[in-house]
Amino acid sequence: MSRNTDQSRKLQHRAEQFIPGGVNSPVRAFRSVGSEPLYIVRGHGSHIYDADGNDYIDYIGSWGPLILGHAAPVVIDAIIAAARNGTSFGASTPAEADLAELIISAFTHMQKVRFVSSGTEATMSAIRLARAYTKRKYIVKFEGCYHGHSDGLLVKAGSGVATLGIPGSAGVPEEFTQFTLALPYNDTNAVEQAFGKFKHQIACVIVEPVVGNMGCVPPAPGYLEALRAMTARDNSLLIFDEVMTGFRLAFGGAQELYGIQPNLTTMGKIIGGGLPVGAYGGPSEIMNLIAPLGPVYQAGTLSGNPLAMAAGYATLNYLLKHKDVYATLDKLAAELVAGVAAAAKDAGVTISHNRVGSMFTWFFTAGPVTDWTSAEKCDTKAFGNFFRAMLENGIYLPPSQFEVAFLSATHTEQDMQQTIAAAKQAFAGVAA
Ligand code: KE4
Repeated sequence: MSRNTDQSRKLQHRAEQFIPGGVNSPVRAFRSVGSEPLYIVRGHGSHIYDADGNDYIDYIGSWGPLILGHAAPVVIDAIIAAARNGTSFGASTPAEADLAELIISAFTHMQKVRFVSSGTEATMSAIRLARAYTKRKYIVKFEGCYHGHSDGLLVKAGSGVATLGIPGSAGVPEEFTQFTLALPYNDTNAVEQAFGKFKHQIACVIVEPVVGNMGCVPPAPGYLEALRAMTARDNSLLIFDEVMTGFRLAFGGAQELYGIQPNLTTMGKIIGGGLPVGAYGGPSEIMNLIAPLGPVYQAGTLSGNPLAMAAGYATLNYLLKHKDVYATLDKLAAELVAGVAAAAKDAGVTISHNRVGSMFTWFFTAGPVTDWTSAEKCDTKAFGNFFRAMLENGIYLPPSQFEVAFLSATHTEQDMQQTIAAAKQAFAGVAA
């Protein structure tokens, strides 16, 4: 008997009258999994509830921010307390320096941080800063990595080494991507060649140190070290985009996990505890170029918003005091990923998987998935069938093969067992 989702369907029809596709971010439309979007009305811990009252174990967690689970009391209490004093002043508040100090304490290379309201703003601003600091124009990004939707970063996968960016979205003139080099991830030769071809012209290399945006793809052994060495040698800046991995993989993010120090770090998601926050940070020598101190302009009406600062501070302060959360998340995620992989094997369904801490993806391809070329070999139709079958069984996975799933501190052993059982049923259907 399929779940009743009539209310979600009605809400989608209403929303479509006023909002393109009825959604405020494309992935929420469920188009790549051949399903209709659900309207979520409540979350509590590891569960979310749709407009028809259906209960789901949630593996998206708002795409990463909710490492403490939905409606975490410590976060909600902080937001309520802050809201009682007002929502925004367009002036500085004590909470901004409190959160800044806490973030800086987690990253050894960081002396200053600037808050914005999204990861897109954070990466866009960090790249502008890198270009100003180095007085160079070119930037390097990697195929399959996503750093938000600023024009210069919306480039198609490069057709070869050091191919100048081709716009990856309508409305982006080629002039806006002509200085963006899109290279294959996990390929150090491609980066070597780019630095050879554009010697002393590359302002920065921006990378997801563990990729979440082609599904979970970890760096190959030595890859991050090679990026660090090549950028340092050319006096180019290494930007770790830790919007997803920051405070997710460790309190100090991927750079703590892999022991690599970038020049700049971009953040978002967890540092806002579910409210809109982005940030970028690094040494004062670079950060002091930002207005009003220096010539690099960047601004924002709601940057450092007191409610968002309160939610972020409550979240990070909890993580600071309970760092054992990371080991627990790692153990639980390992059990879940292995359990689902075993269910697929038993059903004769070919999948592979990648996992780093509480970020993971099951890929519908034999794998291994190490870059965009291997990721795009996935059978996205089979993933869609799996997604819908899991949803039917109360398991809410990311509605795209090329996204990463997350655990929170509120997911339980029972959630894991229920999910593995649902996967057994789903694979039985896929294999049939
Ligand atoms: P936002 O502008 O969405 O806050 O952040 C952009 C961004 C930057 N860097 C990384 C590594 C990111 O993962 C993101 C955003 N992540 C996506 C999920 N793949 C957000 C979900 C969505 O676009 O709706």
